[in-house]
Amino acid sequence: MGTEVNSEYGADQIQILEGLEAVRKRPGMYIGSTSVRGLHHLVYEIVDNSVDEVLAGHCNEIQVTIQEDNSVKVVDNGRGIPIGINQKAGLPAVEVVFTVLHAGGKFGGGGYKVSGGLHGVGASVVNALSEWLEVIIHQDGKIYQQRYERGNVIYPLREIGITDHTGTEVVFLPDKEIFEETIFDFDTLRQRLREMAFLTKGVKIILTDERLKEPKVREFHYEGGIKEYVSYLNRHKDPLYEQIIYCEGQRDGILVEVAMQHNSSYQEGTYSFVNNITTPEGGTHLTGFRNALTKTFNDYAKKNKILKENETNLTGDDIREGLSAIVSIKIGEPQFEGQTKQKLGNSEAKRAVESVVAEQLTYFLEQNPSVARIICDKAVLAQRARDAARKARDLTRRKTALDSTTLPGKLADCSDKDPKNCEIYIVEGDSAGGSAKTARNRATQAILPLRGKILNVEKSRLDKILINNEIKAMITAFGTGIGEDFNIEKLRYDKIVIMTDADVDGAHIATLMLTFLYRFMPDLIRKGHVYLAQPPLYKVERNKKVYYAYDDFELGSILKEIGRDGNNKIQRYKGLGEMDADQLWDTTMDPEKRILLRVTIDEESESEIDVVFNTLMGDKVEPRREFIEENAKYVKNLDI
Ligand code: TSJ
Repeated sequence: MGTEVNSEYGADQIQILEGLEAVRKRPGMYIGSTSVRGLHHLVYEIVDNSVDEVLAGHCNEIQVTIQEDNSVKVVDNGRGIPIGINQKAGLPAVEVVFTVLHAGGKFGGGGYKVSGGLHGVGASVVNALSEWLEVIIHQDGKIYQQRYERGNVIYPLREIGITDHTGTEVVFLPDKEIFEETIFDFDTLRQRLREMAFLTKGVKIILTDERLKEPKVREFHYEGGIKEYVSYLNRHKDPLYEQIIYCEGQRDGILVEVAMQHNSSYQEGTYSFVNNITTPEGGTHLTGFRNALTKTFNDYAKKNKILKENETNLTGDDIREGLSAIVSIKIGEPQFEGQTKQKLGNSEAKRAVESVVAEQLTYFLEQNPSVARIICDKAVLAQRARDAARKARDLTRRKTALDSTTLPGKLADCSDKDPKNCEIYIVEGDSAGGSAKTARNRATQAILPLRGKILNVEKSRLDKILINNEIKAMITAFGTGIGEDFNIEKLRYDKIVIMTDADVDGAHIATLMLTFLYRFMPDLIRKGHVYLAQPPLYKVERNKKVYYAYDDFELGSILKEIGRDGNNKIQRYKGLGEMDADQLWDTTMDPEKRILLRVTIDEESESEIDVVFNTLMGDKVEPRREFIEENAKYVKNLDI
């Protein structure tokens, strides 16, 4: 039938096209990708349905279990998916849910839904992409069950027993024919389920991994909801006051919830959500929050003579310095815009957040004058630092105007002027920098040596950051400017390669650089321009032949292959400085042979990245040690 001409394109075929076959043919259209990310979306899709039942007020516990065979079981204590015959389809409602595309949302009527939101596509998509799926429903004293394989009904809904409670259980095994990877990652699920629990106050979510000899269990239950989320964001920071400022209300059918608290750092960490889904690009809800914050604080500061009538207003940036905040709204028909459809467009959301926050924040500040004072004082300091920073920047700009080629003195630039062909190596230490300058391809590879550790931008205000020589050198070399001046079109190199020693200090320096890039030029990372070089750890020589090993495992396999006897000379590189130019070129810089790791940002978990950088770079030693120990599997081969 696939070759029929248009006139034969009848109702039956349309039916088929709209069926689950379409999902199996183009899975990416429905779940974004068939990589591990898509795989995990299957779980979120199912859990979202239980969260809807929580929001409807009929459920308070959700259990998620990764079973031994990598199938996932989701159990809730809600009302159970309806089993009555759906008139239109002539089938039990639950069967419609699992076998008809986009059937979600047709039942229940009214209320806000998490499922069917941004990447919400319905349980039928999960069913279509599963080798098998079983649903068990406890309802009206009876237990019902149905099984599907690759979306096809194996037997009709049947009664299998009696029960004293209600709820839904869904178990599914992702299809190996569809997914590149079918092993679930506990930490990925843990992170998202914790976020869900923060955003849905009162619900208890229990995650269990049964693949281990000793099952691993994590429970997430936050009676304070997003207030506890903000405490969590600030858990390794120094809050400036004890209270979490909290606003909650409803306007035009939009539920608005905001929680915030300032800490002593200089970075803002505001995360926004629509129907429990993160909106990394923000949108109208975030704009509404920012407007309300700026207006309310300026009004308060003027009224209480913290700012004189003739003084310039505090900017939003001043007020949000060191702020951790969560903005969460629930809206019936979210409209997403922008290239990636991640930015909320509904104008009524802006009005709703603005009015709820302005009203309740004004009240809070009047009730808590000491907190209000602390925030205003910090904002005034930020305003002064910003003025100083602007002067420093104007100065550098003027310098550039006088002398247009003020590239940093230490930079050995490349001769090719087309950025697409060019790369810059940021190299730790002057001596390694020297080798790199000798080794490089002068046409396309530029070298910028940096001395020692660069400034930790987590601990400094912008004015101090902008006068730091190593940072200034990077900014001028890249050509893009930073912060609000940032312009990626002006980037002078397609690849920015961070090359540090393969030891603890090297890892620390790389992290300091990544922190700087993430805070001030995040688009360089988002657009894939930032890389980590991978210098080898060992050199093995045997009968004049040379082999390089990038880790202990590789050293083992090389020795196994060439023989483990006295004829091998093994050298362990303690740093880049121990390699001569030829070796550096062969192992780390030759585009034909080298290994580069591209640095990426997972937008779905940006609030976690913030915590990671803060833990690694902040003042507190204990959380840093804990973090490194917890993540030892990732840093193991750096820490030798
Ligand atoms: F995704 C899913 F459909 F597979 C699924 C749905 C999976 C899991 C684990 C749970 C659920 C689910 C659905 N839990 N609770 C519900 N509730 C309803 O579907 C429901 C029950 C009663 C009424 C009603 O109006 O009486 C309405 C709805 C939507």
